[in-house]
Amino acid sequence: MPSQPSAYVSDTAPERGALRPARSWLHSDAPSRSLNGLWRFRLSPTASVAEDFAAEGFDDSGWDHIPVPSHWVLQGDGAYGRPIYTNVQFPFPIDPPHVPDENPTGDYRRHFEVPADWSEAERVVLRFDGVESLFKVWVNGDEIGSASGSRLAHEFDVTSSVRPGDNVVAVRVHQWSAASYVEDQDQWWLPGIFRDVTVIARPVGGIEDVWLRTGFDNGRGQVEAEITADAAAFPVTLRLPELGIEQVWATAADVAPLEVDDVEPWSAEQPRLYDVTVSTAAESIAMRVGFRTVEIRGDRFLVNGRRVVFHGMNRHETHPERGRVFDEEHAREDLARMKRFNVNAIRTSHYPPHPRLLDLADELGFWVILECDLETHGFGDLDWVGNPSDDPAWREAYLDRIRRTVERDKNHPSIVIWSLGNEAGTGSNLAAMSAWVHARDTGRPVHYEGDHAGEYTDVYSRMYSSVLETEQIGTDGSRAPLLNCTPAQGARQRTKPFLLCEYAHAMGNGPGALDQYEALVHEHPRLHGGFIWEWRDHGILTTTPDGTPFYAYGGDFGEVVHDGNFVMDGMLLSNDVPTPSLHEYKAVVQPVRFTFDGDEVAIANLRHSADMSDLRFRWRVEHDGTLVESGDMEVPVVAAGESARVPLPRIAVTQDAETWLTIDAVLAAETAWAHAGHVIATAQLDRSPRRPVPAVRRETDWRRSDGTLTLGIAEFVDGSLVSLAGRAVAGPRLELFRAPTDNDEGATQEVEESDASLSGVSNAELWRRDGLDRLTTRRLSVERTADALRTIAKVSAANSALSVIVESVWSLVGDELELRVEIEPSRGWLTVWPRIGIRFDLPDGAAPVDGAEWFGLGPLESYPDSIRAARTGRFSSSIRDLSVDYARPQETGHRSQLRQLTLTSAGAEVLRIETFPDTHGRRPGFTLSRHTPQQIAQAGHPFELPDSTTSHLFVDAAQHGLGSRACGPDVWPEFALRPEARTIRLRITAG
Ligand code: IPT
Repeated sequence: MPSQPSAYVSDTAPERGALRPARSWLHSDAPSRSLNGLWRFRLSPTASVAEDFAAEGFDDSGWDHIPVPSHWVLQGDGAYGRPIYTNVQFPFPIDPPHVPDENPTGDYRRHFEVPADWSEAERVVLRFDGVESLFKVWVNGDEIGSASGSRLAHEFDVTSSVRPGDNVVAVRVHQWSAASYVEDQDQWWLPGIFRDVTVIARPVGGIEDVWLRTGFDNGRGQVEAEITADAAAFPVTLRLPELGIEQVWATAADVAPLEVDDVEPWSAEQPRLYDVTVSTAAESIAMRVGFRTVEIRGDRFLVNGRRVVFHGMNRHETHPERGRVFDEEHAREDLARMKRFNVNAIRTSHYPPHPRLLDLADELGFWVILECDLETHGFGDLDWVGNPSDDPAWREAYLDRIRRTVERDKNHPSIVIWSLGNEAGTGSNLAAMSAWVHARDTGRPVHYEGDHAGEYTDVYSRMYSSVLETEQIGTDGSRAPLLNCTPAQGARQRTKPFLLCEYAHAMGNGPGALDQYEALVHEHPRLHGGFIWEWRDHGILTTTPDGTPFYAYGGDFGEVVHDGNFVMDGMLLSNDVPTPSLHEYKAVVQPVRFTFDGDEVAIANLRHSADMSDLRFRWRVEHDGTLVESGDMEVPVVAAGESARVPLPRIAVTQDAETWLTIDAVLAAETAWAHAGHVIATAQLDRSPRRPVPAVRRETDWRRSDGTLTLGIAEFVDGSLVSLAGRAVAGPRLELFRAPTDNDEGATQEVEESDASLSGVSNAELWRRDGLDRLTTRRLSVERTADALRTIAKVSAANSALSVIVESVWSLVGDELELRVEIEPSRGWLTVWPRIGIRFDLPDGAAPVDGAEWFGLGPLESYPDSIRAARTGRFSSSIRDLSVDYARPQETGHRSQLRQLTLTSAGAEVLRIETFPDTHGRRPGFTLSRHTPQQIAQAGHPFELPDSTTSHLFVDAAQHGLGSRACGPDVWPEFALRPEARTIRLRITAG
């Protein structure tokens, strides 16, 4: 019998038969069986196939097998369709609440055993922790119910359908449903049963639900228990052995708050948990409680009475092979990595994660904003017309979502704020959700960024506000208008604590300005920090037709509509490799700060509540990057919020090298997330003596030349360099282009460099218009003296009257070869420039240049507005590791403030280059790469880069900043590169 699915899949409240109220995800000793594993599976292209497969005796032997949990589009090598990535767009017609007839529908079946003694259970429950997006369940042919709410748990009572021994469960999952309209998060659409399925025996006299609300005040803890159990289940006993507590409540009426003395509080820094059991004669529930009180006082957000600063990440559940399927080991390592990078907070963007993640957050220590599974962003493109958030037909669906969210996770001390969802416009359904939370949980405030005017939420939240706007929000009494607020609404928002639920869009190379945002937080206490967008790239591991593996993004699976690589905006690459931005973040938010002052250093502890007794301080002195002395530093234990002045060690300064002191604050002992000695914070002090820059030798007897000559290690033919130290080298050639970063390609209105950038037009577009990627050269002159060569060239692009004059002077100074390049732009360049540099090409020959050693900033790439993680030192790297594998190839690898560079081949020195500072004391940076910016700019994925037979060395007088314009503000004016005259001066010697 063919079913009539259309009404069902477009039902805004399709839930039938699921147990209510929702309850906590508890660790109970009641018997249960995991139904994870291989299920029989069949995929149909529409929702209207007959439901006969649900019959008990149906023969599924011809069906495939699929693992549960999984997403079917990530199984079967494309046999079950492919993932779709969209940000805001709906991948189906906007026709709410309807979805197309083309609606991939997965039918699942499996057998399971019910033990004979389960017949004594009060009931048998079937739990689904996550199914995308709408599903219906049958047990032994009986229709049990249906539900939607993909990242939420749903339980069904199957008592009357199960029997001891063999049983059959059948599940039908539709990829699209009315729910898809309210699950329009910026991520891959990944249908299937992607979280655990469990069958549970609920014992007679068991505990249906328990909520231990805790508080902390001055060394005293409170536990207020809410126990949901039949009267006959009592007495209920709460045991907290570590504090000697054994509390027996004879009846429900006896349950009363407990006061406990001498407890240690829970915080993200010191996540002190106490084991607790709550038991009846029939069931025992194991819990871990943390004592903390969350509170808003005026415009301060406080935990245990102290202001919290969120150094947070937006965390999606994403894995290159599993998608949103949870893997505890990987998640734990991911969270430990966050801790190692000084992250202290997580926003579970944009839905509740696997419940177990919150156990890990409690244990490792994070402030968590737990977000409901709700987003209707696509309606924004319709000016929010038809938005479910303000439509009564959706009210029940909204309330159901928030109830399931709060009820499932309410016991976690790490959760300090509930979030209603993301980018769902505004409307009465959101206000109703907020009201429900306020009534249900008086202990945690409500967040929702889309409540711009602050009508129903407790904290003021924004995303991607610029540094200037953020400062205005933080400034007391500021009348500067706030986005989408009347003056009175703005005044109301300023009475609340402020946080950036998203900022610093970490797409590709970037973001810049992390340090500017961080500085504001410490100047304006109303600002409570924020959450980087986002923790990791969502690449999906796949292969090209010839078998080359790569991380796919939108469009790589032939989607009809998609949003390209906008899903690759993490601080971690898809393969877990931290990008330089994460190192920058770690340095910027380091919880210990150093201020050098004469022979002392002030060491400040910026933590929430932990003192510094877990830290040791180490120092070292280096001369030109070579270690000369090191030791431990005696630092008193400094309480949170305090600082101490400590004498510096005696620093041995030498006249002929740079002298740098480095201090590291390191973990004294191993923790759950890092080894002893792990560096938490670093500072450097420059104690180098001033050294004069050698004068430029004046050449006077220039005469015209054919330019074919030898100068020390350099050979020239027709005025062009052909070799250095006997190996082929070409250059220098002016390079003004960089392969645009995702931020360079961004075209937001938010333009800081208003004199050069254009609102709504990307910088990369302007660079291409000006032809920076296709410069041509006209030689104006070649001249020489006895030991020098000078060429002058005019560089410009087709159909452009703009130009740059490049004067290159090669000379022998003693037996060293010096190169001085003067770069002089013509008048009339209007845009910012990506770089002002020169390029040398070193063809592979017998000994390819494959590595570098340098003294300068390192070890990772740095740019003017992302340079805090870089320290002055001596570093080495293979040419491969000098570039970051951004999912879409783009500018990478710039090392700033270079002093000395040695190019190497299989470990042997090839050439040595020394730089000189210009009149402003500025040193050039370098990039060593197997590809030119023009080649990189052509490639959409790493595998599209051509094979290379040449190493390219770039020496840049300057680079443009990074900014955050892929989604946020452009480069701050101070770090924007204006066309200007620059000098690059090098000495080159043979290796
Ligand atoms: C913001 C979204 O909340 C987030 O999910 C992500 O899409 C991010 O943008 C960009 O990567 S919303 C946007 C209008 C700023």
